[in-house]
Amino acid sequence: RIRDSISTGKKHKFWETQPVGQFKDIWNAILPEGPIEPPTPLSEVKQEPYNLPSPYEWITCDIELEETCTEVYNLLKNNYVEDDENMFRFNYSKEFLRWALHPPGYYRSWHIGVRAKASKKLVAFITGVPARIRVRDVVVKMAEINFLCVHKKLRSKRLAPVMIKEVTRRVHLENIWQAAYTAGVVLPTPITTCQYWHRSLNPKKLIDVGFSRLGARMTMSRTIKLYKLPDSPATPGFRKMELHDVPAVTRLLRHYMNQFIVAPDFDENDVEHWLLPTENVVDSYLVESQETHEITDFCSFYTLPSSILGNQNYSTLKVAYSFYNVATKTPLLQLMNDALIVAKQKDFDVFNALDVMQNQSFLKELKFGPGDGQLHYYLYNYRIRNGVTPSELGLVLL
Ligand code: NHW
Repeated sequence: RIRDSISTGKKHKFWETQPVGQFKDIWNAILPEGPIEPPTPLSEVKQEPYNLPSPYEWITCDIELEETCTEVYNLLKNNYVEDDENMFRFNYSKEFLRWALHPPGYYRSWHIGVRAKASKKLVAFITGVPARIRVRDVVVKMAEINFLCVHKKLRSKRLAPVMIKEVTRRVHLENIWQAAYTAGVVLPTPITTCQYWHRSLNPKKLIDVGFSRLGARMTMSRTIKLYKLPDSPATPGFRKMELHDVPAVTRLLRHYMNQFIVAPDFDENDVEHWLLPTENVVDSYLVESQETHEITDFCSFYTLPSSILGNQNYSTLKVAYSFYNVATKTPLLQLMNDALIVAKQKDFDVFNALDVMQNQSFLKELKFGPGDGQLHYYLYNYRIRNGVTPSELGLVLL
């Protein structure tokens, strides 16, 4: 698809004006790695918001307010990302949104809504949260941009570019000049393209709702047997992560993440926020050595259900997404099998993982199947020579 858009010369009227890698430069080996544009003095950053079409106005969202959180939740529930066949739509929970938008050092000004002036209805949304992301040996302050959404009735009116410019302006006002984001669509220019893999936990429901199909020469009962998992984890010392584990998990993770070219630079505060278990949002487990009480391995997944559109019997799919995993003593395959077992115990229907980090080493063996969607990773105002491969990428965005 990337090659398609290079060869068809598809125009990106907005993206061609932005400091991002351009398709025409893909094979240009002389361009240096690093910022594409230097920062401008803060006094030169535009002080007023960009203009919106006159029926609309900007708002800054305080997601702690139950009412605002409900509005954002409903906008996304009804208008956010769907699969190619429009059978499923992401249904981020309110607790999840509060978690995703309030990491250490977050800026409220980066949680941006657009309202219709007359009806006061929320019609569009975009967010940024701050992150330190390491690219090779440089740690870069970035914004992670997510939840870009325009109401279905307002699509194709070039509102998205205004939303992106406005969040960029507000990020610049905090003296931050780079961003990371992912999307299912091809834009100029991905640093890498990943694939989702799916591990059925509840194959009958997945087949009933059209998420998966019965394999060739398979019956329902053989399929159920194929995906059956033990009742409890196999690794001795496998337990839920607790607050007192934060320093050990941080050390383990920091050391392990060093092998990837692009990865978050997590400190203890980040680990406490992003990885300490939060009910129905993020689950984390670790392996504590029975003799030395050392923490040797770690795995985590976040909860992101999808609405099932137009099914008589089921309304939501309970989906776990592999997050950060570290194996130093337990084989990664065994650790992830234990993650599947606890996800099954918690009644998830499917466990998703991208082919990032070392995930390729367990996907096939643990009976994950390749999905049809691709996820492209992007950096704003930062060039990486030659891009990276999925296994060189140590970053998972929500
Ligand atoms: S990806 C999820 C995006 N959301 C959805 O797919 C939800 C359903 N779709 C919609 O709500 C995770 C609309 O279709 C959206 C586009 C709003 C997507 N990223 O308004 P127009 C994220 O949230 C470009 C970036 O007419 P629309 C990451 C498109 O290529 N650009 O379209 C977000 C075209 O530009 P071009 C996207 O359908 C990262 C222009 O928008 C895009 O009514 C944001 C068309 O605009 C996407 N996902 O609304 C970038 N989808 O140049 C952050 C379309 O090709 C950058 N477009 O003509 C960094 C900023 C911070 C920097 C700080 C230094």
